[in-house]
Amino acid sequence: VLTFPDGFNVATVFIDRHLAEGRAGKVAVRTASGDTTYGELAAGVNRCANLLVALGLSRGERVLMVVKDSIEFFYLFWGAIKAGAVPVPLNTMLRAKDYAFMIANAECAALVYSPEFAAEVEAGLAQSPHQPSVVLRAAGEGDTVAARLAAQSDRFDAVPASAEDDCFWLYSSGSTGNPKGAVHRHRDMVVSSEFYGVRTLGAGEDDVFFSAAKLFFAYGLGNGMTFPLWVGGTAVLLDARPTPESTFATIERFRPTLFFGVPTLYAAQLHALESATPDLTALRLCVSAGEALPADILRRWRERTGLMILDGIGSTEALHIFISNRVDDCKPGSSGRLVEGYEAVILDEADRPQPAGEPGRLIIKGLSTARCYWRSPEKTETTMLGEWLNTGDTYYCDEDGFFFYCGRSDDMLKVGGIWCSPFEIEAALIEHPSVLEAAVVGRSDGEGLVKPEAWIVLAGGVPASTALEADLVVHCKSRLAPYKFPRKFHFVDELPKTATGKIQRFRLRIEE
Ligand code: 3SK
Repeated sequence: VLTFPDGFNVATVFIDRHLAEGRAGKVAVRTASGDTTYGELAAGVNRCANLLVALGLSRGERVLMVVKDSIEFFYLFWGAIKAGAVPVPLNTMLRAKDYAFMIANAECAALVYSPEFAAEVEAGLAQSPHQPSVVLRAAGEGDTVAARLAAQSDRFDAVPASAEDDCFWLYSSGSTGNPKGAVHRHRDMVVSSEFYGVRTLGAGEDDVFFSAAKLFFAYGLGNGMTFPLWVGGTAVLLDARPTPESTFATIERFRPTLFFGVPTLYAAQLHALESATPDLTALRLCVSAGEALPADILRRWRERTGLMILDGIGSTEALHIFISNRVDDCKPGSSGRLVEGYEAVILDEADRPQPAGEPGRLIIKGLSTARCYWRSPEKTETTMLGEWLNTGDTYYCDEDGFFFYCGRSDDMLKVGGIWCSPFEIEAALIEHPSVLEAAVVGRSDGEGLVKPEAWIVLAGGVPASTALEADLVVHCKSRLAPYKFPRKFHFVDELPKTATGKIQRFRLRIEE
């Protein structure tokens, strides 16, 4: 049971606590530009809180952050929370129109961005009907947050709040419509860090965390910032694109003990490992989320590296992972069992709980779930169901309590009247040696009947051919129920994905 004192401001337990616990000299964050100790981090957060107050930020006002994984991200995020403002980290890969939407939707008081993203952010600002009173670059040349921090005091008393108060937002993009700001409370990061980071992963003070998923994504925010700070460990940040080369180089240089990736990256890393031999000996455990991890990738990764990948499922709305495999309790191909502190129910179309083995809508309950979507009452009503959260995912749970992913509820296809999981067909396809990645969607045939259709990224050097298509059909038929083999193949260079590596199947459904 977690308890929160009156006046609880979450920055006090993630930042200030480490000084009282004697960690001022310990390295908290490592980047290619240098190390930052817990003492320096606390001072930087306080300077940033003072700066935001001096700039006129008031309690509850939003600070939009288009900031790369860097120490400035930490200063701004925690400085805003300490000052009573609400940081809103945004995906750094968006386009001007997306930033224009979010600037207006959040009615932010401040907008801070890394110079690398200036072109899209400034164009978005120019298009937005709302103009924040503070617009600053995070670092780089000229007048920046980093430059202004030096003039601020390194002391600041956290603005009193409560565990239930709004603390930060993360925008969540569904398959349709505009992104929605999921409003998280002060208690949420404590809940996910303790129940998943500590009690499920077994993370501790000696761990060095490296997340390929960026900090603006809920998965990366936990892996790369809140979990290390919660346990007094060390976070390693990579500001470049996470490729097999950049992630292996970071692992060799900073020797993390925990690595957090997504299935697509593990697949690409496995491919790279055919010709590279990076030193991965510092790692003790790998984690995967964002998409269900096919059993075959887990098997090949273990064979090649000797390391376990713990697959789990989380969401931006739940803040982090709520169902996970464990080192000593894992079923390859499943998302694992419930994380302590969370409950789950699988519902049929009439909202009746499904028995073991029957797929349905997964709803969950836990203390880290978002309070609402900002100014989106209809979507809030269909997603935040009192204490329960509609995940939008279709799952079944086996007799042992392991949850198996079948697809996004709106990605499921009915073939010949039978619900069919695109993920199951994709998992079969990637077992073929010529396939690097696969996505499956349903498409109506000439008679209006839905049939699976596959979009394939071939492994390097393999040419597309009708012989290969025929071979893939035989391969699928030997592994899947007969109606599930893809009736059509498209060979493409890459699959459409969200910033966090989730395949956007809805885009493929509208492709010709
Ligand atoms: O997609 C996931 O599995 C996930 C995990 C942790 C945090 C956020 C997300 C979306």
